[in-house]
Amino acid sequence: MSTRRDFFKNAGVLALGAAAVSRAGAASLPEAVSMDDAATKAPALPPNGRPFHPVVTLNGWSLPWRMNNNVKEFHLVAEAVVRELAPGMKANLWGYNGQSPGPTIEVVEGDRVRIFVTNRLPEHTSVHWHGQRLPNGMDGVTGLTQPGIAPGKTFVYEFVAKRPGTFMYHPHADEMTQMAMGMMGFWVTHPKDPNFMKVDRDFVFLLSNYDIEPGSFTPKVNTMTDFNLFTFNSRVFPGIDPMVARQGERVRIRFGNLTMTNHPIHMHGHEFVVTGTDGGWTRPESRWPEVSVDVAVGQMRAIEFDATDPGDWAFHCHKSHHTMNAMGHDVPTMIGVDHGGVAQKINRLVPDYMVMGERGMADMEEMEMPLPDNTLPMMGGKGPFGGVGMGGMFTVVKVRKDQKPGDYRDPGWYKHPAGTVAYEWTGALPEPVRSRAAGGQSMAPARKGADVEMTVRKPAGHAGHN
Ligand SMILES: [Cu+2]
Repeated sequence: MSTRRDFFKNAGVLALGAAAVSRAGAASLPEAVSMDDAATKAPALPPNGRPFHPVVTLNGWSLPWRMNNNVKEFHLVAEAVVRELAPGMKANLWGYNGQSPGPTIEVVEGDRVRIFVTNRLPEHTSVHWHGQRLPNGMDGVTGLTQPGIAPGKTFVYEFVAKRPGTFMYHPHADEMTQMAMGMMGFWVTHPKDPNFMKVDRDFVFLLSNYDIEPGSFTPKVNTMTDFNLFTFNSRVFPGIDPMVARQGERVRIRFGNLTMTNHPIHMHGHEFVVTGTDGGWTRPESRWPEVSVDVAVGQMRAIEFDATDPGDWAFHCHKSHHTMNAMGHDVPTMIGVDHGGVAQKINRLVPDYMVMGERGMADMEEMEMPLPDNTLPMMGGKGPFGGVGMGGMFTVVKVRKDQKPGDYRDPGWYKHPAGTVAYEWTGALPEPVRSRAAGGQSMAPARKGADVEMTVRKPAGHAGHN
């Protein structure tokens, strides 16, 4: 059995630093610690209680606790927060302890856990501990298993963390509003044996979506399908930190979906297996290799892979509208339309009017376009080769040979070995040989006579993309 010292050896680990602001509550309550920024915090080793390998919350942090007679006590504060979605855009959300999502709660199988929940919202709330085995009265469903926690009140939840695995917490009170406003958090129950399913890095985040009109700060809470910001932990690319690993390490990434639609999460350059859901670890004989896994609404997935191949590997939702930020929506399709003359005429009436998308939307990556205050271009992020045409649910897994164990700092862009980057062909370009028969190998059309030229008109604009 490995010693406790081994376990703490890879300590690229920081205690909660200056960013953690103490807000001492009443003497009998555990301190309600609050976080004031959206940077990814390096994992903090448990100062007491059973040992475990901490997770890394993408653009987030884990909640400190205190031990009280062998009970692990946490204090969550439901409150209005300001969350930076990416540099250049902040949102008025609701969350916990200063951020949306709230802090990750990490406990160990068998721990007795007591969570104080203080409500500083203008309406009642509750906390449902999604996926947990617990006494029914601790399940957090307003009206069904408890009265709502009124504004200003504090409730206590207490149960034993029975099953190790991947969980989340969220209100079961006015869910449509409270989840649309960002109220959610991750929960990990580590196995009692720290070597069970041990990995070198363990990243966690939640998927959420918002409908925030360009220029405004507060999500529209009645939106059912037409969201314009798709986030990992209430962040959008290029505001989502990379997930960094050392070549050869075993990496786990866990995510849960609290949006209003499913998300096929896709990873480049490596195949992975789903080793867990919110229902528990999957049996080894049930696993098969994938490079995308769909996560339905209310589901969680834990994927694992060996980080064998160095590079900057894209990691994103495969729905193309979910890797796009607010300004890309409700723009009519203009491919092939020469509307220069029209633009001139409109410019006399609307000086800022600009033509979008004549040659596709890639121009938008680099466009110096006047945006309303507090919104993001539809895609952005500068990579080593130019604009990265992405937004929303997109980040990068950075695998490096020389990344130190336990070091989560961004190593910068990958330096490709000579001769391993796609390059421009500069030789002759002969005319490609094309079949003239529509349908290629299929039979020629029976119709005789002149070819008919087709004009295809695409519908202008779109709504309700999911
Ligand atoms: Cu998606």
